[in-house]
Amino acid sequence: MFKKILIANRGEIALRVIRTCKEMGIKTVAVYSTADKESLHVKFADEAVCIGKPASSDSYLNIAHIMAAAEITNADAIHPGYGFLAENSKFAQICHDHSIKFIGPTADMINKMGDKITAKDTMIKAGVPVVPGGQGLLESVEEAKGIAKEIGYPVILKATAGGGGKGMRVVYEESELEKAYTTARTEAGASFKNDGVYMEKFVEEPRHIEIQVAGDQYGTVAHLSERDCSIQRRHQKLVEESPSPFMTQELRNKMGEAAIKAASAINYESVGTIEFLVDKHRNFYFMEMNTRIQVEHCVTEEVINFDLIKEQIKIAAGEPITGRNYEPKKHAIECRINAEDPYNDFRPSPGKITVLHQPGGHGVRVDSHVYAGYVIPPYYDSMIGKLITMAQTREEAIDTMHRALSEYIIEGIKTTIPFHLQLMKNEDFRKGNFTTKFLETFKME
Ligand code: MV4
Repeated sequence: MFKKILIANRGEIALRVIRTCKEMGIKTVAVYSTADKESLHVKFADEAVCIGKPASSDSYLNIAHIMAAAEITNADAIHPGYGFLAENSKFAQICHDHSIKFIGPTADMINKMGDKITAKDTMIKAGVPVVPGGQGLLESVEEAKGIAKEIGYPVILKATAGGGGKGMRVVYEESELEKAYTTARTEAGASFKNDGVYMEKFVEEPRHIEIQVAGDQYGTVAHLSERDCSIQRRHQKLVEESPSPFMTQELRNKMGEAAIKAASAINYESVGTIEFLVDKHRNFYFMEMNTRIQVEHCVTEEVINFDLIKEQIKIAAGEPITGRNYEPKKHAIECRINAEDPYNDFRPSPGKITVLHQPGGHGVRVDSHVYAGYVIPPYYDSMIGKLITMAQTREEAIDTMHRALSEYIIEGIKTTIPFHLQLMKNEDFRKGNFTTKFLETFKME
């Protein structure tokens, strides 16, 4: 087992990793930018190293600074958390070349899933369902028109270097295709320095359901059930839950098996997530794989009673997994608490937290790095914590969530708490009656 892990991240996930390391008897090194000097992950780690100025490019994305911090502290592994360098194959390779274990998949696995056409091709060969569409990159508008005619409108153009919604265009009829094709390529080229785009049939009003997987260094892969992440706004998830209210045991078995095939196809090592689109007929299609621990991993931890960070560290250290699959034994919901104003288009609201009271009681978990007097810096993402509730049934978990949200007091900044309070009372949400389009029509009262 590792003796000392450097956490190349900040905020709640840095704290989350430190907590598990403490329980495992592993020493921790925090890294921080000058803007995060007073952050809890700095205070709770055994050692802390300043790695640069506030801008992410000068600190949490600065590979040379992070490697220097790992070398001077003698860390034998690096946990990347999520975001920042978590899916940067160059960073994973540099760690490997310096004999520091990157707690995640290899650079090669990251690359195979990072390029969406390569990933889709791998899934087709592995027998995982994908959305019907063209094979590979589009070479011309004429080719695009031909494929669209075959599969039928509406279609969607996606950047092969994209993911998470960047550089996509939905096209409803042939007259719109040329313009969409040109703008999609231009946008992809500008955003990813790769203007390759491909085409799929557009699945209307899908649900976003993802399967948590874990694979070890010996080729064993297991699934750890699903999360429903359909409650999103502009590709930012706001609420996640497990089990999905749309799930059936038959669908879980099928999606679980497909997720295992997907991860096995690249000999996946570490914890990861297979994202699927699910249509109203419960047809499901591979969308992309996240080769990292995710923000919403906690809902899975609660419903299967399992520490995913501990598992991720054990896998990285070479321990085998049992290979057994898991089913939700409870219901868990997570609300993302962001420093944003839900009454003002979710505009970021950084600044000082003057008063703080976090909820507690039966069925409540709070994962957060903030404290009274903490100043939220404007440089990073606006998530300041996650409120997770769990109960025997979905209805009870929602009621516990509403109760916990009503106890949450954060003064000095605006937060997403009022949004979540209203969502927990929304009839369609309570019935499990929602798709990825739900928040497009949701209005704050
Ligand atoms: C789609 C789709 C409909 N049909 N692909 C959005 C993020 C990126 N990973 C892929 N996305 C989508 N791909 C086909 N063929 C709809 C979306 C989509 C979406 C997916 C999941 C959650 C929220 C979404 C919001 C808008 C569009």
